[in-house]
Amino acid sequence: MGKSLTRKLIESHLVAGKAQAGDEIGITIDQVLLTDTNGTMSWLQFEAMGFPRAVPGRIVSYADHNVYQVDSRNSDDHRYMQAVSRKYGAVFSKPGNGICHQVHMESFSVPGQTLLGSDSHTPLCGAAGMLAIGAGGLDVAAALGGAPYFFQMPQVVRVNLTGALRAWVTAKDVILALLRRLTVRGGTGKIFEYGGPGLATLVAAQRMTIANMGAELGLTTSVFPSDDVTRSFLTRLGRGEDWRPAAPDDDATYDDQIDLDLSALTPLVALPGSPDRVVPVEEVAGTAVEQVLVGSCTNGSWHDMASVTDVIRGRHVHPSVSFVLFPGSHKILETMAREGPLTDLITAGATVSESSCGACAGIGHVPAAGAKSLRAFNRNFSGRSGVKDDQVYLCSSVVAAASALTGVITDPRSLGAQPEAALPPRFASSTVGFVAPDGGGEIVRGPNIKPVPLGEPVAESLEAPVLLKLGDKVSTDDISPAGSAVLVFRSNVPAIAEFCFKYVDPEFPARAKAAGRGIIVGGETYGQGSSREAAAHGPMFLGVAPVIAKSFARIHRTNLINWGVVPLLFEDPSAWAGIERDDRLRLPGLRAQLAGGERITIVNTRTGAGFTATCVLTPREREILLAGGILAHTRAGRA
Ligand code: MIC
Ligand code: SF4
Repeated sequence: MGKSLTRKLIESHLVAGKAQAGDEIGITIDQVLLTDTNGTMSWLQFEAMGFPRAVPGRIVSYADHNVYQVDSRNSDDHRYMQAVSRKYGAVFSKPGNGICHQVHMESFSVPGQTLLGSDSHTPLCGAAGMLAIGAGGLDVAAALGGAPYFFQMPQVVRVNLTGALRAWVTAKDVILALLRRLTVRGGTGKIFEYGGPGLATLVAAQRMTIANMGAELGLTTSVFPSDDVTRSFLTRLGRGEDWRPAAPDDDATYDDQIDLDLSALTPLVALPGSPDRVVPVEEVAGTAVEQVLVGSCTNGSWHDMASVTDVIRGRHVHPSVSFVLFPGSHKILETMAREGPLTDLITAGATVSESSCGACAGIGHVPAAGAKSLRAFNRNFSGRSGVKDDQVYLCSSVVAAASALTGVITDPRSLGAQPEAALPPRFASSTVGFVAPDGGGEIVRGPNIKPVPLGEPVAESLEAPVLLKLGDKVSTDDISPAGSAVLVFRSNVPAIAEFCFKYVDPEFPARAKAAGRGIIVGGETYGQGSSREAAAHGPMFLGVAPVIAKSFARIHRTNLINWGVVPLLFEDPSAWAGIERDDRLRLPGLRAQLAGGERITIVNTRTGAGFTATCVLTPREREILLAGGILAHTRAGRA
């Protein structure tokens, strides 16, 4: 029986478990990427775990989110990351050098290898035939120390592409079409492997957009074969020698298949609130927007920048619109300067930012209250742009460019024939943005860098109030917001805990502290979105013991376990309706029940009603959780 490429990638790195869907497996990690948000904490955790050295062959620390260094605390984090990288053998990518995923694909991707990243969009490198997975900081810290990465073997789904994209339809519309069809839950427990006759029509940048934004489907990752398109991409970057083929067997079998006819797609837009609220552009055309942004790790490629330039060259940005582009990497910005787009964009009235996550993480370009913002980005969870009740629409770069000219959401097909966005013969191959490690130097910790706290062992029994009752699709942006005011505290657990649920319920931290212990109740896909650990250690620090939900997003569930917070599932989801905020829930014999099995009995002391929750754990997860998380477990092991 032939093998999928995903199976080949997993089997060639498998060190624990059997690669059958649903089982826990452990794989070795060839490459690690860390960011200046989750990654700073990962390095602190790596140090706290006492590993003598960092093991993976390629480690890169990126200063990519807090690039504007709006506060000396950002610069403290960057200085620490640079020093710790130097000491432990990691390349440091300086602020302005670009967004981790784009830069990693350009400079370090190697088909056939595994990559673990402290960021949920790490799957972008799946566009180059890598197995690239996003994880929480503690898993990344352990991988730095040489530990395998453990996860549940997903189902492997073949996405069979046929046809070719028509004019003005882009890779972004491919992923938006999948989100429309499958929703943000549709990829849970799955890896999408792209193939079929339509594959060869997609250039590397288009594959990157699709692999990257598969994170919004909840996928474990996405995988593209490494073929002539990949070779041409690496060759243009002067890295032809790193190319190698990676493909499934001709008779490969899959757990499922999805058919997607590229020629049937049209331009799409996601409405504010969730990336899966997708409608055809016609339905929102004419909506006035004050801000149009193009960039992020989903739409920051040369291809995006060039196709925007082709639309606005010789024209002018509408007077009521602020139009900002964020090139994904320094190489792209340098190529834009050399090949002409930079001049064309500036002349047309666009603003070109430093290469940074920038506004995507709510840093800078925060919309005015009530203003509508149209973004060729990947996430529009409420509040993420930095203002409560924001109105953020997601679209492709060409929809964004057309709308920047008119001031209203515009169907680009109204512009006539689409110019062909040509690839430059070579991309700038300067490496000045990287600092190579030499093992030396002092590690300086600024005043904002605080020691990493430990979680507490799971209590024998518990009775605590419901601090917050939430509905479906709670994102990590709801739990621990992005934005410059919050992100300065990513290496300071006590300080960042104060921002928990800032836009949802500003009283939450005070209520949690007053209660001492508390419970959060959520609906479906609790903790979707980013891999940020602050969404787990923030509530943990405030005394949240279990979180009870109808379902959890993959990375967040693991983050909770890694910090000793019990993730409980309603066995019967209808029990959710019988709980109100401030109810006191009793969990008698919690620890013994967790240690002995999967079912936990819970009593609501207000109604007297009992219900059952489940917590299905692997033996490894059970040990970690009962000990109070990975750090507490490591420390106990050492003692
Ligand atoms: C995001 O896009 O939400 C982030 C900011 O990149 C996060 C990482 C973080 O919060 O540290 C992610 O996607 O994991
Ligand atoms: Fe940065 Fe946005 Fe990508 Fe997150 S989603 S890594 S904030 S560009």
